[in-house]
Amino acid sequence: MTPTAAQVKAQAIALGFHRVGIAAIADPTPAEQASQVALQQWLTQGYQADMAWMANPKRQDIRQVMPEARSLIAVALNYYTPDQHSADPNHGKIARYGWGRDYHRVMTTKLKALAQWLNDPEKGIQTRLYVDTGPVQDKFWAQQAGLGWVAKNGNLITRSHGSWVFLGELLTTVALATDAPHTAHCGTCTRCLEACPTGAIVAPQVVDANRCIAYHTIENRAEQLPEPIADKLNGWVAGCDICQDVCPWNQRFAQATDVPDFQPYPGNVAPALSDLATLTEAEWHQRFPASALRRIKPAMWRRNAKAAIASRHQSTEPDPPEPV
Ligand code: B12
Ligand code: SF4
Ligand code: SF4
Repeated sequence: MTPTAAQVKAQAIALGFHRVGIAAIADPTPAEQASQVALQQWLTQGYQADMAWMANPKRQDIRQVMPEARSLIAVALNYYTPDQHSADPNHGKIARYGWGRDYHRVMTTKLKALAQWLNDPEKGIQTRLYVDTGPVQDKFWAQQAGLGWVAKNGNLITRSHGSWVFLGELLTTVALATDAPHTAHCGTCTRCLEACPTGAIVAPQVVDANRCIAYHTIENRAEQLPEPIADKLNGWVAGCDICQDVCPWNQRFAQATDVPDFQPYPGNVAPALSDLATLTEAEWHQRFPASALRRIKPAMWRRNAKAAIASRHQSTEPDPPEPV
């Protein structure tokens, strides 16, 4: 017998995923069409900055990713730990997504196990898995599969764990019973838009990477950070959690993860800025094994830390006295 949706979900939960839902891959719905338009507008505005891979046409049509797919199984894995960023200006801030083991590896291992359980060549059952590893709109599909909603801060929020979840999906040839898309629950709140220090959330749900600290600290390979970003780092050297930290859903519903792999590596919660500003290749290998932070090369760490140190002095130094 081909597995039912309930069996697939039970297996995903047994493998340790915290949320699972299913969306149909059929003729494009009005929601999918609106999302294609939203992505195209985002690209037209240049909000992808140097992330040219975001323009891959497959990203706008999931059927081109796997033409035989009939369903998309969306999963979410909670990565929140109760550790807190340091307020000491000598310490840098690393975003929570990067504290522990690389989420691509952790999620891929679990998704492979789910795929192996579901695959059945005799019945012609095939799968393809993604964890931000291909041209698939993770957040849009997670919302279609009922996991949560794409919130004004540009992250998918779940009712159970807030937005501290990684997303992934398994595309399959099996036509499974689907879940209803999740409704949005930001209401009239605008806390994240107001809290973003660089004005990167240019409209609800729309993040301009050119203005985002997360983009510049992780993706921007230039020798220097643009001045308007460098001046506003406030200690962030790898990603940025400000628009999630201020979110009432995260403040109320964050739960400590049960995934041991997401426990922070030593030194990742409160790294000394002076250490990062002189980080060598050897130290980089030692500090960030199997880490998503390896995307940030040693020279980028040094650049980010130096900029954080410079902006710290700028913002904490008192004004010079008035001439008498
Ligand atoms: C590009 C990218 C970035 C860019 C751009 C961020 C962004 N919000 O677009 C940068 C480098 C800045 C970034 C930063 C971060 N990222 Co990132 N990123 C991605 C990536 C690869 C694609 C996102 C994307 O498609 N953006 C383009 C816009 C147009 O698409 P969208 O935001 O999904 O919006 C869709 C819908 O909401 C809808 N839509 C949007 N606007 C509108 C408007 C209207 C009117 C309508 C009808 C529809 C609509 O259509 C859109 C297209 O499908 C995904 C992985 C993936 N493959 O999906 C991870 C992903 C979004 N990132 C992730 C994370 C963890 C982060 C950070 C939190 C890391 C950090 N702490 O520093 C930050 C958060 C910054 C933020 N506020 O969004 C996680 C988010 C998990 C979650 N719970 O949502 C993802 C899903 C990776 C994963 N698999 O777990 N990221
Ligand atoms: S991650 Fe930071 S810089 Fe980027 S949108 Fe959120 S608050 Fe703004
Ligand atoms: S801070 Fe408010 S507006 Fe922003 S994502 Fe959270 S609930 Fe939505």
